[in-house]
Amino acid sequence: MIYNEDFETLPREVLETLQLKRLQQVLQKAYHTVGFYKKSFDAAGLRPDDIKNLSDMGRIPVTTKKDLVDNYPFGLFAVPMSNIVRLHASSGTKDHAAVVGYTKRDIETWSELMTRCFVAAGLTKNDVIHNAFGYGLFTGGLGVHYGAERLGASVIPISGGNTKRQLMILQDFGPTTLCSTPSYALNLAEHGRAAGVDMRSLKLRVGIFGGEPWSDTMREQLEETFDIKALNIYGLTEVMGPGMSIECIEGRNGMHVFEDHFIVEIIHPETGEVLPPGEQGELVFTTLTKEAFPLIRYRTRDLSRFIMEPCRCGRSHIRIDRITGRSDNAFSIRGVTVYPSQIEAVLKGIKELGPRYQLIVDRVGTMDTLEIQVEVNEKILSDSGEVKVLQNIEKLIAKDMKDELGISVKTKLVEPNSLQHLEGKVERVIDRRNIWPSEQ
Ligand code: DLL
Repeated sequence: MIYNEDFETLPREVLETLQLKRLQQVLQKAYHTVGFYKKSFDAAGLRPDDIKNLSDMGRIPVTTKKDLVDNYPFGLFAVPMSNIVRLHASSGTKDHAAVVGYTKRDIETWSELMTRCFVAAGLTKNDVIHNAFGYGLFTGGLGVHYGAERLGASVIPISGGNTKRQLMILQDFGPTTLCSTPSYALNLAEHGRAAGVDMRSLKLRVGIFGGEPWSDTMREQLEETFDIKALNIYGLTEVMGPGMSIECIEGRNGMHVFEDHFIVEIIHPETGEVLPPGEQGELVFTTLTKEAFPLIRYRTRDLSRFIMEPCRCGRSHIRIDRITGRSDNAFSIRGVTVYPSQIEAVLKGIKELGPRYQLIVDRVGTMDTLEIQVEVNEKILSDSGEVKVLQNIEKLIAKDMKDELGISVKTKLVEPNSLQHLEGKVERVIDRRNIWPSEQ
């Protein structure tokens, strides 16, 4: 089933003509209304009307997370605040948060794209959607919600947390669809098992999972545990939120990107060069229809590749493979994106510590854990080898991390020069969760 057949099945040539027309409009708009884009285009010696073909995309400067942070909170908005009807923000403190705005029309577009996702997942107005994505500044909750209502389905706005209640509602309200992060779905299953609930006998038939990386092994586990078909949904706050791309139920292999609303490119993470179709690299998105927050060539840091084979569902829109890693070492833990640089900044402020640290990400049962191992400096060891002093430092790190990241972490102080050296480098992040395909 296809929600907007006219646009989702456009022949490639027609689609590209539409993309170019929309791109030219968005470049003009951004250049003339957002100071940042004028500056960056001028610096590159580029005028919006220099872009005459989609193959000229590579000439347009990229936008990075830093650009968003530097313009915090509203510096990249292209419309006055009176036209903004909604604000969202990515997780993180001021140094890492990106704030995005939506006009009324942006919300309509977003809702349509989320509805497209549900129809691609095989849902109709007869479905009941248990939406366990967090409601709030996170785009997951409200993004999914508006799409579900537009479809005419019944949405249960349960949001995240309160697992006991979620289990009750899953049994009593009989939802057919579960939307959540894949790790939360596993968490629900584990609690269900402990409470003696047979998850396979629930009415669920589809799970729409995303917001964090997951693997095919997790897909099998989720499908088996809930007796559902599990689909991958990908998006990021900066570009729009969920609704940018999803796997269709027919293909279940790679996520279609709604190309009438976005141009997606894959670039080499180090050189920035646009890579030929099929090669692995970093996803770069340009929004074609967003009014409040147009985003041009945004470097997502997410690694993927295009799947070039046509999909049996009939959509002409390109598919991207599941995300296989991050080019900036960031990782997602309990739905929160953590950047090693955030942790580094906190550790730097504690004078008893040495410069080397290592982050061990693991999954215990269905719970993601983060352990920060950090070397103490020589001086603290010689001044006081006292256990109590060291314990206090560990406590301080844990507290500062909780303030910075919003999640609890374990800390472990280790001796100077004891952290693993890899060609003289410390391997920053060791992710033992087995969620990246290359590690399976
Ligand atoms: O996670 C938006 C979203 C909500 C997508 C619900 C899907 C479902 P952010 O909080 O800004 O937005 O986090 C975006 O999460 O750059 C990826 O690194 C990661 N991510 C999101 N979906 C997937 C996925 C939302 N399906 C960041 N697979 C992105 C792997 C994902 N990583």
